[in-house]
Amino acid sequence: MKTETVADIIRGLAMDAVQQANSGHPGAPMGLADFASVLFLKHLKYNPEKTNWPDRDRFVLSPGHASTLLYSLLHLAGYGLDMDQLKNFRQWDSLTPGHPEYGLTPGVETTTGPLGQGSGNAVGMALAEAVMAERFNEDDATLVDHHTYAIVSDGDLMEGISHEVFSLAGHLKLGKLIAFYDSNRITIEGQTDLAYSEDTRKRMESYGWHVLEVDGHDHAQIDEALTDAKAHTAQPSLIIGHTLIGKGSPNKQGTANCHGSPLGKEEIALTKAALGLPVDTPFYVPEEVYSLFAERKQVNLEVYRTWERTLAAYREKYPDETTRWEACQHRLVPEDISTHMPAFEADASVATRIASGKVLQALNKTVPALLGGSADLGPSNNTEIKDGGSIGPGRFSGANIHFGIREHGMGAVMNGMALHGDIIPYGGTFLVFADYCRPAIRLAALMELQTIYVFTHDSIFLGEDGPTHQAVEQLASLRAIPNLTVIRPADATETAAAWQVALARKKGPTALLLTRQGVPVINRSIYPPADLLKSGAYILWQSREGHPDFILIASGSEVSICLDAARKLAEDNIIVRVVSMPSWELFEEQTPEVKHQILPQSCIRRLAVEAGCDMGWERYVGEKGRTITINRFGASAPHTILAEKFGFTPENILRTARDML
Ligand SMILES: Cc1ncc(C[n+]2csc(CCOP(=O)(O)OP(=O)(O)O)c2C)c(N)n1
Ligand SMILES: [Mg+2]
Repeated sequence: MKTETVADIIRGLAMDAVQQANSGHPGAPMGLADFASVLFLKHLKYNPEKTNWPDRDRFVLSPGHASTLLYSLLHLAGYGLDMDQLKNFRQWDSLTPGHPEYGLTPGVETTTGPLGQGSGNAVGMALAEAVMAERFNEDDATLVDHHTYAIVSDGDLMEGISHEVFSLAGHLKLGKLIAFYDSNRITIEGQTDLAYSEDTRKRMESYGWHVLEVDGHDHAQIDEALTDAKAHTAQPSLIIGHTLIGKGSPNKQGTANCHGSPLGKEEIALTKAALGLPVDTPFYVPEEVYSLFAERKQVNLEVYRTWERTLAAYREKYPDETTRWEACQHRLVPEDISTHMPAFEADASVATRIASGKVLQALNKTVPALLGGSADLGPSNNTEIKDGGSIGPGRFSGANIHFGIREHGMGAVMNGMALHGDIIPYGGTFLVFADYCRPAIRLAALMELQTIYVFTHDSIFLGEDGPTHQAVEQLASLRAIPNLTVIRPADATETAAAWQVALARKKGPTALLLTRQGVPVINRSIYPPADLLKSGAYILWQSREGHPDFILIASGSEVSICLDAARKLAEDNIIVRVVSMPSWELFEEQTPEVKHQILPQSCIRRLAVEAGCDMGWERYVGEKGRTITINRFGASAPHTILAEKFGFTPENILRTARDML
């Protein structure tokens, strides 16, 4: 049996699954079936019995709408995705949702669907591979040597993010990244020339890619191009495949009609007849096709067993490296991590971004999996590892990644690194530019990936740069993303605690929101320990024992201001409590008893103070409560003036509190 026949069988499965679901995208899988068959049967290194094999090739289907292509391949390749799953495409509780979902379907390497994201994931995977190879391979033992294959579509290449990540990949010379461009020149609205006319070859060549061009339905050409791309290790490769969307359908191929709706029973019959498939047997797969994949599996199993022997020998010969290897594979954090944290002088004025930078220096030495950088704001985000060296073109030993001014790309690349399985990526930018990363943050949260964002300059208090740079609504909008943990520490000591929480949170991203301006280091010999941060909110101070008459709740730089105000308020002979509330998400994980103990419902006079918009605070201040927040854009001025003008002063807090009392 030839790979051409396999491709036609896949076309049949894609058509049938979409028809059965009465929704979906048959065109792209039909156009891509040829490339995918050659890749899976002749090149891809995988082991369906060990889907987390660190040295497997990665395969990313960036146009996630072509999901039936991936599901068909996983079914045929023996990933345990049985035929009923294909028949249940897009149905409740199936393993075959509309777009591929990481963590749900064995063999799916990343969740795709939002065009462009997968391209970034692939770049991140290839970067992780290069880093791990550099760190762990020895002359006599190669632990890491695999490719990242990505399929990208017209839509992927139009998206801005592809410009960011492919530019970065070319710059870094990620030679083991191989992308196949499904150049069918069709998108939803019609021909690509409606909106897209650049020369993709020239574009990618100018990024530093090795570009090949094939007839995307000619298996010999595809095979040859893949061989060429693999041999070419100095640059990433793009194989431009000239394809027909819906290839095989007599009346719909080459048209936007078959992009996103079932072909229809009649057209499917015509197509099957044209392809030589049995017209009356839906979901048809002859035994020989399974046999072909089984043969390929045996070849790959040999490769896998050889790798296992290499690892065993490595363990013997390189025990220290093996310890670090394991630490990466399991993203280990030493149990005594808190003892590695820097000390901060009580009452000194330290910006939490500076504190974070100091913490990072310590973590860099103790958590081998941790690796990151910034989108060109390293000196401001304090993400730079001192004397750590830079990752650069063909150089992967450094401790600092320079993502360039590519926040969106950074987010998707971080996701790819996390998906690779052995890196905890972090990335820095200003909080206001979190919006530029948002689609990638959302996917990290959806995929339950451990990525860490270092968002500094977290409020109007960055001052003179003015409203374009001052985050206002970002805090609330990040809190709206499910499974993202947002932490806005009050001082240096809470910052160290926040990093530890982020490192412990293996099943979701964390955003650390840090100040530009100095804030007093809370004296922990007087106040409770900062690691109480892990419960999201804690009682920082109370004027005297008893039921509180008034509660001030704050996060970040506003906590210290509240402490000042609370001491004055207590002179009115009432019981005042200050709650530091660095993270709503962590607080919501507490039991009702704990939550009630910190914020008792019976105390109705509650004032929240936060340099962000008030959206959502009603949940914690209650009906009778109030907020001192900012519901407009900020202004350019020194931060002390802004504090006066916008009411973030002990005096204004005191005034408001007395008014409430
Ligand atoms: C970020 C993003 N924007 C819009 C969409 C909706 N969408 C899905 S497929 C598609 C067109 C894709 O064209 P192409 O990538 O060439 O795929 P083809 O039509 O060739 O299958 C669009 C706009 C999306 N999935 N992601
Ligand atoms: Mg297209």
